[in-house]
Amino acid sequence: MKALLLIDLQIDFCPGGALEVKEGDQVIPIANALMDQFELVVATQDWHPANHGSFAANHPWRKPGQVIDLHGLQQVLWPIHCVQESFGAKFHPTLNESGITKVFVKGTDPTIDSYSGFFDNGHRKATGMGDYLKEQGVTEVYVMGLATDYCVKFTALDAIELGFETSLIEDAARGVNLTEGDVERAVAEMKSKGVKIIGSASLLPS
Ligand code: VGL
Ligand code: ZN
Repeated sequence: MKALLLIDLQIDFCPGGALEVKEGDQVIPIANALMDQFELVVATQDWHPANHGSFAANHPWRKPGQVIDLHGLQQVLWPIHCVQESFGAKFHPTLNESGITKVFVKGTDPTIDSYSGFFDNGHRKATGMGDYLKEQGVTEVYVMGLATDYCVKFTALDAIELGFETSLIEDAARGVNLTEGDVERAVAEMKSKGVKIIGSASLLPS
């Protein structure tokens, strides 16, 4: 069985949001159109406590974009984003939430970030999404959303490691590009590790 994984389609990652991804909102209509083509649609939601260690504001003198050591892991610092229960943490208002079967939150532990929808960045704790997909009989996952060079990439790479046949729906993802070329490099890395790179048109009725 195939599942569609919608990664972090939240207000804060769309234009005008706290950690805006260029054209991030442009993938929402694609998500809505693709839902009908899948038996199972699962979404992730970045869901941080206000004291999260990935927020530059929680480290004296630090600015977004800088990299620090956070409890033994390299951590890019971000603007305050996707704080639990805040406006920016909500799914984009035009996303058809009724088409989503289950939501997995991540980034809830203040001491560690979680880019992947499956595990935290130290691979210490699972979100439950991997076991859930396997229980549902899923063997193939199609990944899309925000951001290509962070949460989408790490979700796709973990999916491969967990044994799912994994595709990136490239036109349905947008990246941060903190450094020019980050998105291209992320797509190349996914491809080199076995992720199929496809377009949404190949999944939609013609
Ligand atoms: C993300 C940076 C920080 C993402 C989440 O969804 O790609 N990026 N938190
Ligand atoms: Zn985050």
